[in-house]
Amino acid sequence: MPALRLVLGDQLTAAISSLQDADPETDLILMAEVGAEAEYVRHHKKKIAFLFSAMRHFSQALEEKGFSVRYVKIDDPQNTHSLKGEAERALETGDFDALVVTEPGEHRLMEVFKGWEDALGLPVRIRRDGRFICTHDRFDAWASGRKRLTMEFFYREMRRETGLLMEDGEPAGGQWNFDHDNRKRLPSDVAIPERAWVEPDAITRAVMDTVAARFSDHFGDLEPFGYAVTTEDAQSQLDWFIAEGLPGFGDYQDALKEGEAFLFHSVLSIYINAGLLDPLEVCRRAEAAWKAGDAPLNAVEGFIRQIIGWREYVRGIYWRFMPEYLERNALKASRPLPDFYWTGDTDMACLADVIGTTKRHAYAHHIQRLMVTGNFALLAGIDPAEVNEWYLLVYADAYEWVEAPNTHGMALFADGGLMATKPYAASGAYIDRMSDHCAGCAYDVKAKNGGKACPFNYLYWNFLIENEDRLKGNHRLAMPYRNLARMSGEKIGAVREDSARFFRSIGIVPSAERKAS
Ligand code: FAD
Ligand code: DLZ
Ligand code: SF4
Repeated sequence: MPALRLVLGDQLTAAISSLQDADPETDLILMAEVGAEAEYVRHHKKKIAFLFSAMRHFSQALEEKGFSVRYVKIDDPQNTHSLKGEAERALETGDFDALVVTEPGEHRLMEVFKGWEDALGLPVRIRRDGRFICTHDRFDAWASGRKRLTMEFFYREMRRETGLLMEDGEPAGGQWNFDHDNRKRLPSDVAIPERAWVEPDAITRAVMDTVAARFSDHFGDLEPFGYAVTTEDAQSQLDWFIAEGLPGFGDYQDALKEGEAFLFHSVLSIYINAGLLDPLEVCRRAEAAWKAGDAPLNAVEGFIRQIIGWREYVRGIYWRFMPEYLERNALKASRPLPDFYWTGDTDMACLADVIGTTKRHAYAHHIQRLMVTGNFALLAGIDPAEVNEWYLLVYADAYEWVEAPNTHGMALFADGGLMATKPYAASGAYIDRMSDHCAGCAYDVKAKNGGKACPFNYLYWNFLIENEDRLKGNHRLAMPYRNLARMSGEKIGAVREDSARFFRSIGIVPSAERKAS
């Protein structure tokens, strides 16, 4: 029964369900670099280079195993630049009984695949993605009937299900979560481990040349390129992390440091999301390091929680609530994304640093994404659609199933509190506590108002004022709203005036003025 088997760019593992029963004698595997996927948002150059190179290496590995692979390159003159067009062309090459594909990670593509059976005139088998621990049904069963979808309770189910860090049915160390131990500022005498990057090979170099020529107007730097593009090299990155990064991961998980993008973070999401690493295996390696006494429990638990907790949870949220999820705009945020998100050209040292990192590496760690760029977009009331697009295109690990809940829900509270019990809104004091950015900033983090004051300080209060009707009833914001109620009219006037002046200075016209013009 010859089948055409389509493997997408983020499904690069021989264990993918679409290849489970593949027969090298009869079946054809299709992989295609297409404009539709590379340009539906203008992905960071490094993201495209990583993915195309990883796709090319994976296709080579499949061929070495004896499979027939039809690999369509982006600069193939016959390329139709759509997955459907490439499926049609591939189907013309043989007599196939079915097209087999693993469910895509994005809702828009699932909708496209649903129309293929009619359009292509053969059975299209869309298989479950077995790379996740929690199936859609399992998540729905967990979520149904619950008032609040609290990640912590979901996470405990995943711990029980996988047995990770469990001892006789109880959590190792007597508690489920060591998050309170994971919020340290980085002391100046703690050495940050030196990363072992991967030298680009001839395939990666050829892809980089193509990306430089074809996607020159996309965001981000191509050089230096040091990401792994094969399973073997991704495994070496995992080995490096377990030995060098994991021991300090817990303590400094939330820390920020000027010029240091990676700190003790794993930088593995790129590989896990594309299929080069298996998430459960990554967790088992971390657990083994704890059992061997090579990493403390707070680090290992914190790391495993991100993968079997947050990662599985955001996927569940995405598929349960899409497409309506992205239509929500609970705080009615509508300001345009400031230009400096693209250029990094701002006097705010923290933002300049994170955007610079993002531009160079197509990477930023969680607190950089959540509490610097995310917090700013939240406080400034930036249109969630623009913010979502930015996060989806700038990071090499970004696919909508994981990007959207993190951005729309967690960072922007645009889902109205489905994921977070309160907005992650913070003034400059938070960034000052967790980083060394403020010492070198043009603004004064201690000043609350005036031209030199840290913009996060007055934007924080401006955010609470602008959203008073929507957020005042949130009991977790009772304290700031009590403080706001005690604020003098003069102080509130200064907050509003500083915010309006600041918005004008970054090219955002206040909405009242915009309406009038
Ligand atoms: P580490 O800090 O080393 O964490 C270990 C692993 O845990 C990661 O590799 C990742 O697989 C997983 N993980 C950690 N936090 C999360 C989370 N909140 N959601 C899902 N998985 C998590 N992650 C993506 O993979 N793709 C995205 O597009 C993405 N967009 C984000 C947007 C915003 C606004 C925010 C706040 C977070 C986003 N995240 C996203 C989550 C997180 O920031 C990244 O997974 C993490 O920074 C990747 O770096 P790392 O591999 O060094 O992670
Ligand atoms: C992200 C991406 C890019 C840039 N290019 C391709 C491509 O050319 N061909 C392909 O099969 N996949 C690509 N991808 C990954 C897809 O966008 C991804 O599979 C969907 O977004 C679903 O997660
Ligand atoms: Fe960021 Fe404000 Fe600190 Fe400057 S003073 S680095 S803008 S938090």
